[in-house]
Amino acid sequence: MLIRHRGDLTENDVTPRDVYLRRREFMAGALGLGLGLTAGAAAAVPLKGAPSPYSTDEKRTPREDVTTYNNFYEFGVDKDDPARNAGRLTVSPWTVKVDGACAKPGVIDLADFLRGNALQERIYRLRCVEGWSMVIPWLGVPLADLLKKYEPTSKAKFVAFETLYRPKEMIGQQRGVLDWPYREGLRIDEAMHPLTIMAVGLYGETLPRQNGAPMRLVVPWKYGFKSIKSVVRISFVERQPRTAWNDLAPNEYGFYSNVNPQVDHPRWSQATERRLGEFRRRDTLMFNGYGDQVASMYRGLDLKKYF
Ligand SMILES: Nc1nc2c(c(=O)[nH]1)N[C@H]1C(S)=C(S)[C@@H](COP(=O)(O)O)O[C@H]1N2
Ligand SMILES: [Mo]
Repeated sequence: MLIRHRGDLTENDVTPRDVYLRRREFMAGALGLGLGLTAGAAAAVPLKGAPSPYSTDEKRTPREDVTTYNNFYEFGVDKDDPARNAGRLTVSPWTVKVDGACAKPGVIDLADFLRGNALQERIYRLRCVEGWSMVIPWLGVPLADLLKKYEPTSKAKFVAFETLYRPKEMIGQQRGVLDWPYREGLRIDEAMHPLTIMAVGLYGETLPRQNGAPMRLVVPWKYGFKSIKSVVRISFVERQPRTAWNDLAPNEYGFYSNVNPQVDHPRWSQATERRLGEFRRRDTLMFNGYGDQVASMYRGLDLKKYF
């Protein structure tokens, strides 16, 4: 996924692999000592969620894989970087600002939110644009329920989301990999769709930091990068908002980014995927298998053009 521009090589590219691995082991050991003892590594809190008819009964990806194989560029670009580096993120207190085209802008306090909302369990497929997939048991609330409280106006045609910008803790933000903060967006009907949730947990506990604690979006019929992590701002907007990956490479990452086996990424096929823990690749399904629920939103839209 990462596009390396000239002069933008990471240390990984220039350090012999073995030296790099040894240094990484050392770093992990050193950090482990410190982090294990700080409040930053506070334990997960158990959460309960009502089962949902929207859940898949496919085999869940083991928790170990879900929490150690991650994309969260704010903590580094390698799959194991987030699990290693996210421990220092302060997730409490946490607030999310809700603003823009709505009658009642406001601020969500995460602690209040957790006390005041009944959670649902949503077991969803997650398909990364890179060609791998997982099945994750999320805990969260329909985004529509959350958004309606702020009374969006008729000018709210899209919803824009922003991740926290805190380079002291999000060490990946100390480098210009993406134009921070990470931003994403949905059309208002996509945001209000019953499959779209704000997740606050997985596998029966609060979200691990590497998975986007304390609150992240989950949009299961779109490529994983739409499911923005560690959200601090939600804005109702009239125009299609700018989004991080689309800004970086508009020909590679569209605004819609609906999972589509017929529209290849310019640098690789999207026809198949590797489910973590499986050996053979499997076919990628249109809309990640959620077509019955979502296809009607795109009737009349040229999905090759609006990819
Ligand atoms: N803020 C932020 N959100 C993000 C990302 C990121 O780098 N930063 N990566 C995205 C990508 S590419 C994927 S596939 C999913 C991965 O979610 P997971 O690590 O919980 O499986 O998070 C998405 N959300
Ligand atoms: Mo991804």
